[in-house]
Amino acid sequence: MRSVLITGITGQDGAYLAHLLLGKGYKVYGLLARRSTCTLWRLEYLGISKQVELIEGDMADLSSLIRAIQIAKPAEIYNLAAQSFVGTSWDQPILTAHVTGLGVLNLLEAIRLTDPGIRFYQASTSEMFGYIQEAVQSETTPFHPRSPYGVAKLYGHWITVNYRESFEMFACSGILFNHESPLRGIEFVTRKVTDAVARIKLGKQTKLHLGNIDAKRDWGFAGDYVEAMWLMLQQQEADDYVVATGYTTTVREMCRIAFEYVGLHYEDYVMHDPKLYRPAEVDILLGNPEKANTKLGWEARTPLEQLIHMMVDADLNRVKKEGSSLVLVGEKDWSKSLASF
Ligand code: NDP
Ligand code: GDR
Repeated sequence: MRSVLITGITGQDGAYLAHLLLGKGYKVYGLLARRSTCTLWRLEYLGISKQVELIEGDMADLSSLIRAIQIAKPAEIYNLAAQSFVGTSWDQPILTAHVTGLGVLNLLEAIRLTDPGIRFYQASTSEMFGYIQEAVQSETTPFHPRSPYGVAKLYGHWITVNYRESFEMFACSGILFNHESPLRGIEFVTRKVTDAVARIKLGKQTKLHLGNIDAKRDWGFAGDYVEAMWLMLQQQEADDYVVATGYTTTVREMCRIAFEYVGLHYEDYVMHDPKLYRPAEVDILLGNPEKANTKLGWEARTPLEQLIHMMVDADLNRVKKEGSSLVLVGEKDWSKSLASF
């Protein structure tokens, strides 16, 4: 049985990828960072928490990564671990650089020192494009990141390319555009909106405070995107790929879709809050997935409306079960920290 190691297995993508790979017959190991509260709710939601093997370790700690590889003996490693929230990267820029940037180097070194034949996937991001220089972004579009997160990810991206070129390692970078799901962290805008829609509909919240609702994003479904990660590691040669839908939508329009689904008008509830603006914004992202389409045979299958409806339905179910508490079952209480992004 082939083994894989997934860092960030407790995150949105980690849970979907673990589910996909278990279905393909892999033995799945996940790196588990020590936290004061349980972070397994996504794996439990997908019913796979008992099927994955968790190994304690941290992206900032090289020896724990070497140990994880020695235990898992993986054929493939998917590096999904990161401080992944753009807003927090201005509050914790150095931690973001350590985990999201240097953490990639730690893992590549761990592979080089143990088994350089392991195939490696790096979770790169459209945030590396940042200040947009081409209307539609592809693998050849120049990078100009606009946040400490984007800068840290760019380091992770180039060090992955460099290890491929220096040591002939099979190392791929997936430049993924935004992807969402009912398992999305509540600090991200789509989930913040669908959670609020559910609460407002059920009489548990009255308003929704948002920042820049004119920002545009190319949003897809996380369940579709993890398939592209796996496909990249099954190719003859390691390469980098943009993974996107090829459509872009404003946050405002995303709100309209979510509120209308439950018979409400977003204009009646959404409040504009300048405190939620970022020090530097990525105004628009729109990816060209042609290379992934032709070389991997991959395409985004879930239209945005269907995705948003899926998320609102999941949040309605969750909020109904919650009683009067604001805390999502098994989840961090983000209600206290949302205002500070
Ligand atoms: P999440 O924020 O949901 O998950 C991040 C994961 O990283 C969590 O499992 C978290 O663990 C783990 N982690 C954080 N810090 C450390 C650390 N120091 N050591 C070990 N593990 C750590 O992110 P997503 O699932 O949405 O994204 C997966 C990856 O893809 C990330 O690298 C992200 O930056 C990147 N990406 C995401 C996109 C998206 O739209 N979702 C688009 C492009 C790239 P814990 O649960 O314990 O906090
Ligand atoms: P992003 O996602 O920064 O693109 O990073 P996020 O959902 O946080 O923001 C998207 C856009 O919405 C605007 N916005 C708000 N965002 C949040 N979170 N909360 C608000 O209240 C709000 N109001 C407006 C933002 O300004 C932004 O323009 C995500 C993460 O998953 C990264 O890890 C990943 O690399 C990129 O997607 C691709």
